[in-house]
Amino acid sequence: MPKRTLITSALPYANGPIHLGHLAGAYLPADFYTRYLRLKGEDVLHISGSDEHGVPITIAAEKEDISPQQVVDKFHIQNQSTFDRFGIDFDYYGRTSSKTHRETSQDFFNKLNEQGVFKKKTEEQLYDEDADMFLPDRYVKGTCPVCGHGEAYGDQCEKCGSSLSPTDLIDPVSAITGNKPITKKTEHWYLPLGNYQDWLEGWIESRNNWKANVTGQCKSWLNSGLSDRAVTRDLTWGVPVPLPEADGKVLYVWFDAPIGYISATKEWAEKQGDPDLWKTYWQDDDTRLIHFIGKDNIVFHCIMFPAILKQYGKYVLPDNVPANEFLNLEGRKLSTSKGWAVWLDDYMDDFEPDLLRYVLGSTLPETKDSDFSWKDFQVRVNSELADILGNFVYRTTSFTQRFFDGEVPAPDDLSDTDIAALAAINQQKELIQRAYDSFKFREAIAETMNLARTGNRYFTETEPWKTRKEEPQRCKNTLYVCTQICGALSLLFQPVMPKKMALLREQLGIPHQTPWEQINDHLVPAGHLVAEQEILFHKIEDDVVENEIQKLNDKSAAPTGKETNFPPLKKTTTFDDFMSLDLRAGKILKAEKVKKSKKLIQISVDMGFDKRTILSGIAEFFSPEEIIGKSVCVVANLAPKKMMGIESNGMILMGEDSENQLHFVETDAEPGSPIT
Ligand code: B3M
Ligand code: ZN
Repeated sequence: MPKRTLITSALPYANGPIHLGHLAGAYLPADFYTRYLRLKGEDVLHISGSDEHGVPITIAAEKEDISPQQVVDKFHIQNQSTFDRFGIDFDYYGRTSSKTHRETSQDFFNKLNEQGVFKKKTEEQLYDEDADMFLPDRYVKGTCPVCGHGEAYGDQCEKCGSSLSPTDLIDPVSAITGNKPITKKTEHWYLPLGNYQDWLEGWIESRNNWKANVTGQCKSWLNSGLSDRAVTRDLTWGVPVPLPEADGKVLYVWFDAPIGYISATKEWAEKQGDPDLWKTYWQDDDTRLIHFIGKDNIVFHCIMFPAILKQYGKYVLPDNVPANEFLNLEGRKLSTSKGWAVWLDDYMDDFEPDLLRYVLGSTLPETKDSDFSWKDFQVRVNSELADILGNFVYRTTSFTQRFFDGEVPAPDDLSDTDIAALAAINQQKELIQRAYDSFKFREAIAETMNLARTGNRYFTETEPWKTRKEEPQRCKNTLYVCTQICGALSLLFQPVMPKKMALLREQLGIPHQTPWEQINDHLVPAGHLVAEQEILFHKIEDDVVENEIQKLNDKSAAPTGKETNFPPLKKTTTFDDFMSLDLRAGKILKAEKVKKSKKLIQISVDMGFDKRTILSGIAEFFSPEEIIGKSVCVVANLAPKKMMGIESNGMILMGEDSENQLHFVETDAEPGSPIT
């Protein structure tokens, strides 16, 4: 067993408030795991903080017309307090604008630079002449070369998840002025990730307890071959590149952000009065390093950061990266810019944290995207928390109050049924433990609730309201057993609902620091006084959730800088330019998924005058079978383009609705007919 565990949760950008998507991706699972290990008495440290660099921050500043510093100051404080209110148990919440962080990340850069690791390259990059600046990352928007999404960013397409360079974008425009950028030469430092390809392949292969979604994504990166990654940018906001010749350049945010985990640990150690203590967590092989992140951060945590740590030397590497998939909201993709999000502060204005911790915990996107809906929230609170757990605790404690003056009765001559119910405590504990140990938090929660179900069933079966008069000892046995189950639940549910379970322990008189190991069938001794009961969980009425749904709809309908959810109109084009496009009717003859690609379907189209192959990034929306036979519109004179080793000759027109769903533009015209 490792001596200690270092848990990190992704550093959220300090450019906006925390929403449910953030929670479901990283913070909630990290917190469950941290609290579980603490309960087991293990040495565990949970580190996070604000990511205060990068283009997301400067763009937010420009939008609000304030300085980047003002943006990060505001959201660092706000987010830290939101997490605190919600009960996320960080040991330290740092920020990447700190001095320690600047020094630590510059040290990483210097060390790698001295080791001769970086390649210096002069390349053409996009430049906005009016704004007089280069356009890295999110400063450029354009069409995704992989899926054709019209609003891809220079670093990533949020639609298909591809990681991009600004120069990959089709028809790029500056996010600042809307201008078409020019290209201009600039010099940057590149990390040649290809040098680590073999080592990474072996290392990832050796991680046999990683989640399939994480290993799968790593392998697909490795299969497509790792290329040089620039670790510097032409920007004024960020950690300055510590070299005299690099004036006006800063470290790429994804170079410095993960190092933020280290700098935050240093600051934590400083606060403990033991400045070297951070080394025990980062440089001692007895540490298990676990990164909790969302799936869009996998490549940085499983490929880039490990390569940097390995190259630097001395550092432990992540033992596991249990990344989650995405959380949707009411069946739609969560979108902060479209107002389709539930902000955690707003939630907490209306409800207690533990309800959401339970509901979201029960539906975490652990293996695939999952959905949060207000209706489901209501159903789970009412029919699980209130009707099962709350009801069981209430029945047990109120019966003890009423008929035993609050004193836990002494058991005697237990029946097989009593013994079986008591045994369920240890059985469930084993299952729950196994689930936590393998990062299956949904399962851990479901198995914990199953113990409350067992308790309820047992209470009903043994009918204490009847045995009270006829066979008083049997009634006492029932209440004794039920109290033990309540006691066990107050600890087993502790990682998920810390506030509620503290209340329950107070009611049952169980010391708060009782460790996991002591969860057994005799936590509450006979003779112990059970305090006056409080209702642990109140039901949520229909009008309350309808109101939440209404709020969500109102917010997302509210203008968000745009009139609608549709992209703004492109610049006016000339009639001649339009006429230079040759659009034709075509009929889909064959379709099959492109191997190793999540998005692409290889389509064979009958064009009347020829048959051709077209690759289309629609595999997430349609199955190959369902599109065969469709009569579609094709851009027939598009220059050929090779993707995944296959040449595509043309493009099939699609309509994209405001919910990002694709629709074919169909036509009755026979294959080959010009579309004018
Ligand atoms: N700030 C991206 C994000 O918030 C980034 C994570 C950094 S983790 C070192 O999704
Ligand atoms: Zn895309």
